[in-house]
Order: sequence, then C-alpha cells, then structure tokens
Amino acid sequence: MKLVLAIINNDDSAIAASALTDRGFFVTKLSTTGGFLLVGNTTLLIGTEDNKIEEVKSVLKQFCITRKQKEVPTSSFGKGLHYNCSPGEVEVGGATLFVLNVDSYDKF
Ligand code: 2BA
Repeated sequence: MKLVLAIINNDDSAIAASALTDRGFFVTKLSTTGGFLLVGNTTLLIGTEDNKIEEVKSVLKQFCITRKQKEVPTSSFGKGLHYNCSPGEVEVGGATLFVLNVDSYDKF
C-alpha cells in the first residue's frame, strides 16, 4: 500500500480528482499554499495499491498542465519576503508527486 501526495494547480484539481474517482481511486483534497509563490495550490492524498501507482501518475500527467505563473512580491502573507526581488515568472508543474509507503490502512 502506498500514499501518493500530489501537489497540483487549483485549476486542475476538480478534473484530476474526478478522473481518479471515476477510475475507482479514493481521493482527499487539501487546500495548500506553495512556499515560494505563496499562492494557493491543491494537494491530493491518494491511498492505493503498489501496482496502481503508474495509473495514478498517468492520470495526473493527462490532466495537470504546466503553466507559467507570476511571482507576486506583495502577496499579503509573503509581504516583505521577496522585497528585493523584481517580479518574474516561474514554471509551475504539472504535478509534484511524493509516493510514501503505508504501514497500515484501516477503515472503521
Ligand atoms: P511553490 O513553492 O509556490 O513554487 C512554485 C514554483 O516556483 C515551482 O514550481 C518552481 O518553479 C519555483 N520554485 C519553487 N521553489 C523555488 C526555489 N527555492 N528556488 C527557485 N524556484 C523555486 P514547481 O516546482 O512545479 O512546484 C509547484 C508547487 O509544488 C510548489 O509551489 C510547492 O507547493 C510544491 N512543491 C514542489 N516541490 C516541492 C518539494 N520538494 N517539497 C514540497 N513541496 C514542493
């Protein structure tokens, strides 16, 4: 059993979660914030069997698009952190995936 943590763009989250649930995966959606841009993104938690990990990756590859995103140096939470940086653009994935081993999995 594995737990996939997939950090994806908010705009892709509904279609990606829906594609996963259509294929029988169980998905939890968390609202998260990237530490660099300090803007909202989405983290999906997907608990699944080892032999299904490639299918999860393939679905996320299909529905999560790489974008250019502007740095916002005056975002309220991050105000001051990038004070000396001029605003620029960064490429934001697609999806960033962590695949963790699960010691135990129960539902009561
Ligand atoms: P953010 O931290 O807001 O990062 C947004 C984008 O800014 C990144 O896109 C990358 O292009 C750039 N970036 C991030 N940290 C940087 C740094 N220290 N120096 C230079 N450029 C940097 P992605 O790599 O596609 O990451 C998208 C989001 O996925 C990140 O949002 C963060 O929430 C998460 N993430 C990515 N890698 C991670 C990691 N190793 N650990 C935890 N979260 C990660």
